[in-house]
Amino acid sequence: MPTKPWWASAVIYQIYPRSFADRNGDGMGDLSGVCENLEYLAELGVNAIWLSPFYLSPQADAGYDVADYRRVDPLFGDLNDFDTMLSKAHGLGLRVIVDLVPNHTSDEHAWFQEALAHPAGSSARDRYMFRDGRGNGGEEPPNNWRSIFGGRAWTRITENGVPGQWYLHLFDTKQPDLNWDNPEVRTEMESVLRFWLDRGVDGFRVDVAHGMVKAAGLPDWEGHTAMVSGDETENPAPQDPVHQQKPALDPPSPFFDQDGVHEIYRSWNRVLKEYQGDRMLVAEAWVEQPERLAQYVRADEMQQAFNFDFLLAGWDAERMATAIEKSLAANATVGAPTTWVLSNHDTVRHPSRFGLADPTTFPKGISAEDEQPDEALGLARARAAALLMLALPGSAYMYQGEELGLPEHTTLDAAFRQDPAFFRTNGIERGRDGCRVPLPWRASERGYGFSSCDTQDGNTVAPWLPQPPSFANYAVDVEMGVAGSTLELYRSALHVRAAHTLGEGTHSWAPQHDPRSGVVAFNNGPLTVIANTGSAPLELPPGAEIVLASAAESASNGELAPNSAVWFTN
Ligand code: TEU
Repeated sequence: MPTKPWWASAVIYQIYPRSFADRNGDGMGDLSGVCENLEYLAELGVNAIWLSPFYLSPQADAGYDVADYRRVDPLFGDLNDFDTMLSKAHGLGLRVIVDLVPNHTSDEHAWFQEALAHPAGSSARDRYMFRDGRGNGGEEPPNNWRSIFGGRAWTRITENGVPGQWYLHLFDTKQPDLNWDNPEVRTEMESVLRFWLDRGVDGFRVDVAHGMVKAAGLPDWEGHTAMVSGDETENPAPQDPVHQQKPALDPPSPFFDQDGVHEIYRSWNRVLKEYQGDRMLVAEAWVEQPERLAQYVRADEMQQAFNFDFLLAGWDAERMATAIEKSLAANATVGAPTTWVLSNHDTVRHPSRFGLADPTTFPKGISAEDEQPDEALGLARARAAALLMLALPGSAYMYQGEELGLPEHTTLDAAFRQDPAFFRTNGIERGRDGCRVPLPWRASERGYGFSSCDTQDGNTVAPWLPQPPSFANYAVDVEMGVAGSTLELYRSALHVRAAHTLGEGTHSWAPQHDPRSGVVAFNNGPLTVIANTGSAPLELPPGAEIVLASAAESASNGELAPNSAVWFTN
């Protein structure tokens, strides 16, 4: 029996609702599709699911632009479908986490519409970040901030037929940033928390958790000046301060990781404590320094933060070893469990990243014009990385399809792409659509069984994004019950992990650990884990009893092949 709260060691499976499973045949996943496949997830052995946004939204950023935090978008069903899904999940022993998007709303949210209808200086405007422009006629934006999706972070509105104030949007123009200095904003978001807690959700994944508070006076940021080139009015090359500058932003960003943000989480922590049953918050905060990130998970704030340091390490023993060591150390100082994540709906799927000539690169999307990954090599490495991740103490996050070894769709035609980042950078940033392609369930069906034919006429429309032909090899029904498949590797790993309570275990480097030679090796409980990222086979200790190997032939003759990993006891 676990002695710590469930989330301290949970394996949490991310569902991207529009691409998980489609029950009503409209080509878009839905909550009934989630509900129908909960047994699949329970049998896989995950402990919880996290659902990306399914709230009412114009879908300008695939639902991360929320128009009503208390309603389900008709694309996905209704509140009734949500409640049915939730109670079935709980019945199967699965916890349910929902996404909360507090940094910005949709421009179609009632509040923003009200703000547009009221004059500068009104209380309706004060819920957002409206400012007068610079220059004589206010024709220059209030400061030099750039949107994470490319282009300016400010858009000017038209008032009574003439150009008026500007509003801030760190993301798309259709995602105006809220003003977290406004008490009404704080009260409203706590009420949204309660709305979902009352329905029974077990926690929230907090979107852009490091972004809500901005530096007083909204100062220009020199960090941009260095990176921005070309005409300010055009969409310049993508600016991503978070991923481009490591480990610390210099000068620090005035819109990310401000100290004031922690007060918000202290009050949310108090809200959660009013409820029974270890409810939790997990921060999506792209904060590079593990010590800064650890601040989000102090005892009176959030329970977890995604450990992107591990994700960003790529397939590189030294970087993985450093990320593991630093993350464990940083979290130990605050007493919080460490989390591990390899992929999500914002990143190129890791089997594809690991198949690039430099498997530590971190493209934000891949197109047909770009270098194409070696699919087999990337998959071999991804399977080995899964064995590393699932043996580490703490909590692990999986992204839907990861258990199938699903690759990125790297040749997706521009005509199908929907990610706002793609458009705001004129396609320079390839966009995140390639990792959001609908899952293949049944290889022989149209759309690989993504949509169920339960519509009246038995017809379904094509999935909202086309799937590459290779998805036929990764379908659930192709891998299910097949020894050696990625699905069965994950299932075995999750069961061994549970049997030995590895999530609650202790990490210590094993004698074989030698990252400079490409070897990552550690002990946890009775298991030793070794991953070989090098190019030569590695000798396993005599008497090693193989528990699980990432490739059937990888641990034969007492040797561990390159690009593979094993769990063993001796
Ligand atoms: O992402 C926040 C964020 O910082 C991302 O832009 C990230 O840096 C990038 O996608 C990595 O390639 C969250 C959501 O996960 C993302 O889907 C949303 O678009 C974004 O917030 C805005 O809500």
